[in-house]
Order: sequence, then C-alpha cells, then structure tokens
Amino acid sequence: MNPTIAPTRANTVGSWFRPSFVFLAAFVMATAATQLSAEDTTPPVISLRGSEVMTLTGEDFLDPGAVAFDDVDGDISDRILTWGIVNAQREGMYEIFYLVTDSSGNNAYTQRRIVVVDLVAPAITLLGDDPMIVTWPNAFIDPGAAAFDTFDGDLSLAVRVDGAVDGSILGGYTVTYSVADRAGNQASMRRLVVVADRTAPAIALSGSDHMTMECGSSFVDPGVTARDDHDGDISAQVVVSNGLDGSACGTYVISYAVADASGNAARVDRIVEVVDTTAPLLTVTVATPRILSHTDRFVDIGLTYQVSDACGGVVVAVSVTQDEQVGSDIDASAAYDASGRLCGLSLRAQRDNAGDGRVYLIILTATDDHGNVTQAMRTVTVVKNNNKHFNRLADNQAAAAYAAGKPLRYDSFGLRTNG
Ligand SMILES: [Ca+2]
Ligand SMILES: [Ca+2]
Ligand SMILES: [Ca+2]
Ligand SMILES: [Ca+2]
Repeated sequence: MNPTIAPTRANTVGSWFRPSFVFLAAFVMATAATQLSAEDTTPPVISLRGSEVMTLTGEDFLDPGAVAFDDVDGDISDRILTWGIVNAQREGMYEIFYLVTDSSGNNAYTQRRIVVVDLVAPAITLLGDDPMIVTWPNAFIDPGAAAFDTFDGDLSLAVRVDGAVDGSILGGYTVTYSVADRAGNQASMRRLVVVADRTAPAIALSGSDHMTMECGSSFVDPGVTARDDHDGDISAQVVVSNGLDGSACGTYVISYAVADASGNAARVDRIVEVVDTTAPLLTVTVATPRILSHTDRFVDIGLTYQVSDACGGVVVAVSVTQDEQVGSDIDASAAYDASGRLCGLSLRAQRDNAGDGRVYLIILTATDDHGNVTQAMRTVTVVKNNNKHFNRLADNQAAAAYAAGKPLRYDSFGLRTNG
C-alpha cells in the first residue's frame, strides 16, 4: 500500500514524502504482477550516473540521474521514474529511488543516498563601527551583531557577547561575539571599542587679550589657565610661543598652546603692543658757565651731555638764544663729530655796555625714534670782569632765563653750524 507516492519522471524531485524501500518494493511487486509478459522476461539494466553516495555540505542537490537499457526496448532512460526529496539546507540522510519498466513490464530499480552535512560555520556581521569610538565618559551602547547560518538561518538571537567596556576609563576594549550552529560549527568576531577623550581643553587668558608694554621694559606675562575635562588642571603644560622683542616697538602675538593627554589641542593668543612713550634721558654739563668779556673771542664752554633711550636711537639738537644783540657777528658755533653728533659749543665772549652782562640760554633737545622729546638747558653768562656786582646781575638774569625755560629774545645759534 502506497497511496501517497506520486512518481515523477527524470530528475525532478516531486514530493516531501520520503518513500522507504518497503513502499517502493510493494509498488514494484504490484506493477510486475499486472504487466508481466511472456515474450520478454529480461528486465532492463538501470545504473546511476554519478556516485551512489553523495555528500552535500550546503550546496544545492543536482541529481546526476540514471540510465536504463533494455534487451528489447534499447535505451529507455527517458522512462525512468524518480522518487525522493533532498533538503540540501537540512542535515540528514536522504534517498532517491530510480525505477524503470520495459514495455513487457519487467522492472529494474536502483537508489542513491545523499548525505547532507553542515560543515559551514555561521557568518557573523557586526552592527555598527569597528573599531568603535566611545566618547568618554559615555557608556558603551552595543549595537550588537547579526548571525546567519546557511542551514539554521538567522542565529542573531543566539549570539553571545563577551567583554565589558567601562566608559568611565579611557582605553581600548575588546568585545567578542560568538555563535554556533546546530552542527556545532563555531564562529566569532571581535570588535575593538575605544573609550576616548575627544574634548579639547579649555584655555583661558589671565589678563587682557590686548596688552601694551613700554619698550625697554620687561614683559610680565599674566599667563593662562588650562583645564581639561579629563586631565584636570594642565596649566603647567601650556607651551608659550613668544616672539616678543621688548626692545623693539611693534605688535606681537603670543600664543599659548596646550593639549590633553589624548592629544586634543587648544590655543589662545594674546596681542602685545610694544610702545615707546618714554622720553630720552638727557643730562647736560657746561664746564664754563661764566665767561669774561675781555675780547670778542669764542670761548669753548665745555658742553658735554649724556643721552640714552630704552628703545632705539636719539638725535640731539642744540639751540642757543641770548638776551642782547651786539652787531651782526656770529655769536655761537657748534661742533660735530664725524658721525654728525654734537660734540661741543663755543660762544662769543661779548656783551653790550648796559653793564648787566649777556645771557646765553642753551637748550639741548633730545628726540627718540618715536618722537618723544626731552629738553635740558643751561645758561652761560658773559660778565665784564669778576666784579661781584656785575656778576650778580648777570647770574640773576641767567637764573631767570633758566627758570623761564623759554628762548631769549635773540637767536644766537643757527648763524653758523657745522652739522
Ligand atoms: Ca526486457
Ligand atoms: Ca552551518
Ligand atoms: Ca579632554
Ligand atoms: Ca623713548
């Protein structure tokens, strides 16, 4: 009895039912009983193409089929009936039966065994990045992994995860995903998770971001403070890039740079303007502040001076005025050295007859490179003789001229200069 068997031709596998040899034998016997012929009693010869036992490891089953020859009918391969089904995606032992009958009802059969085994490990696919960066101090949220097996299908729910990630501690962590199929084939994949500090430090200027300093003085840097979310106070690691030249006027940029231990960098700049607002230092000495009027001769008054400026060069100019004019002669003469620097001054030892003596007011003007000016003055008096009376009058005039600090009425200088 085999009411559910539905034989089909050629290699087509037509039923989910796996017929046993017992069912097949019953069919053969029934067929033989009804179709035996006395003329041809020799059954056909049926033989398999390909191997009698086939092993599949996941690939589709392609039946190589069988051939059949009969002594009377010849090649009757196209009459071969085939039973059986192979599920190449399910492990197991399968049988395919091949039956042929000649035109006189003689039967022949054969069979093939197919062994389906799973030798292929599941495939794991990581979801999300690998490596995966987790920004400290956030927790690692595992995107998981998918697993698929050619025999078992989706095994994602069976994936086992090993390896903890502590988002509060910087470093690299390994998370392992593993799974096995029903046949015991193992698969695993690893993900590198890096807990990283990705936030740059905060760096802040102490003091103003735009400072002014006097040329020639020392720059006192108010500094910066640097604080990192992970490393804390890293002010001591700030690197200052300072091209400041405090002896030269100009605008300078001081850069403060710092990086946290993870290499996140921060920078801030400060502008420093070096300015010269300080006038030169000037001291003047006259070795001969009083000269006698015996003749009209020129007398070197022994003028010396020291001048300096904290920032750059200084030019010194001299002017001489006097309180009286006698004739049109030249009354003052300045000397200059080879470099054009004032190096001496001679005045005419002359006075009119008013009897109070002549007063010269000598003004030295020192001007630095940036226009800052210092003036210093001295007086020289011309007395008729050493008479105390006349001396006192002349000295009083000189003191008044010095105190006034203003040019006197007559210009003695500029009549002749060498500079
Ligand atoms: Ca035959
Ligand atoms: Ca497998
Ligand atoms: Ca940081
Ligand atoms: Ca100056």
